[in-house]
Amino acid sequence: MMMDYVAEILQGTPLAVSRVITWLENEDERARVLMKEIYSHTGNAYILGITGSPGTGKSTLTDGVTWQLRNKGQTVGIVAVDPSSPFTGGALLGDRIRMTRHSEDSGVFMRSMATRGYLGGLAQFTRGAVKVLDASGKNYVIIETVGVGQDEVDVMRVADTTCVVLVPGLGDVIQSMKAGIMEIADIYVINKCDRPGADQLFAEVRYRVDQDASIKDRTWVPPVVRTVAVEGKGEDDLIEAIDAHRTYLEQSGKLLEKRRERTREETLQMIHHELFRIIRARLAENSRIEHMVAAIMDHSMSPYNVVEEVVSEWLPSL
Ligand SMILES: Nc1nc2c(ncn2[C@@H]2O[C@H](COP(=O)(O)OP(=O)(O)O)[C@@H](O)[C@H]2O)c(=O)[nH]1
Ligand SMILES: [Mg+2]
Repeated sequence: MMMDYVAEILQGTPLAVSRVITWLENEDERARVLMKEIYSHTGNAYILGITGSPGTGKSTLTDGVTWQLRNKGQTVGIVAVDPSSPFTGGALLGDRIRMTRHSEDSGVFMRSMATRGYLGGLAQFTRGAVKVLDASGKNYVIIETVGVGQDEVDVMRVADTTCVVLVPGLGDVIQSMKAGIMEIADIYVINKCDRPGADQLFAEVRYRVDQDASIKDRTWVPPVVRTVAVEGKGEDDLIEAIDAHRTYLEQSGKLLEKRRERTREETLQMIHHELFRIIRARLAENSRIEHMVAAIMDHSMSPYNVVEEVVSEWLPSL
C-alpha cells in the first residue's frame, strides 16, 4: 500500500500528494514512512517564499507568479499558510476562487490551510509539504505565508528566494523592516502601486536597503519591485528579479551553501523534535512529570536537578 503511494507521489498524482500532506498535518506515522522513501527524489524544485502582512496581496501575487511560470513551461506546487484566518477561512476561500484559472491545470498543485497548532511546528510541517511537492516533480514550489512572527520567519528559511510584500498605507513598514524581515528578504515587492503613497514607500524601502549595514558584506542587494497584482502589472519584473536571484545563488555557489545551512538546521530541529516527543511521552507515564512539577513547586527539587536526572536517565552516556 505504501509503495503505491510512493509511486503515485513520484508521478505527481494530486490525490496522493494531497493525502500525504494531510498525514504530515496530523503527524500521522504513515507520513514518516513515506518521507523516508521519497527523500532521495527531492532537491530538484526551486523554492520560492512569499511573505507579508495579511491582505498585502500575497495570494494574488502567487497566482500571478504561477501564471508566469506556467507560461514558461514550469510546473508549480503551492503551500499557502495563513494563521490570520483560523475562523472565517475567508482568505482561503478567496485563494480558491483566485486559483480557479489553474484548477484544470495538472501542472499546478495548490494546498492552502489555516494553521492550527501544529504539533511539530509550522516550519516542520511546511518543510515536509515542500518535500512532497518537490518529489512530485514540481519545478517550483511556492510557500505563501503571513509574515507576523518568528514562526513565519522560520518558515521562510525553507525558501531559496524570499519575496517580502509591502503595501502603501499600512504604516508599519519601518517596524516590520526592523523585525527580522531585512534578514530574510531577497526581493522586496511594493504591491498595490495603484494606491496613493506607493512612490513614497518605494523610495523609503530603497533608502532602507541602501542603509542596511549588513548589505555591505553581501553581494546581493535586494531589488525593490513595484506591482499591481490585481492587474498583473509588474509580474514580469518580479519573475525577472526571481530569476536574477536564482542565477546569482547558483553561480556564486551560495545556493548550495544556503541549502547546506538549511539541512543542518533542519536535521538538528528534527532530532530535537523527536527526542522531545519521546521524552514527553515517557514523562507522562505514571504522571511522572506531575510529580516533578510538584517537587519543583515545593522547592524540594530544583528544575536543574530534574533536567540532569532526565538526561542521565535516557542518555546515560552523557
Ligand atoms: N488595489 C489593489 N488591490 C489589490 C492588489 N493586489 C491584491 N489586491 C486586493 O487585496 C486583497 C487581498 O489580497 P490577497 O491576495 O488575498 O492578500 P493576502 O492576504 O496577502 O494573500 C484582495 O481583495 C485583492 O484583490 C493591488 O495591486 N491593488
Ligand atoms: Mg493569502
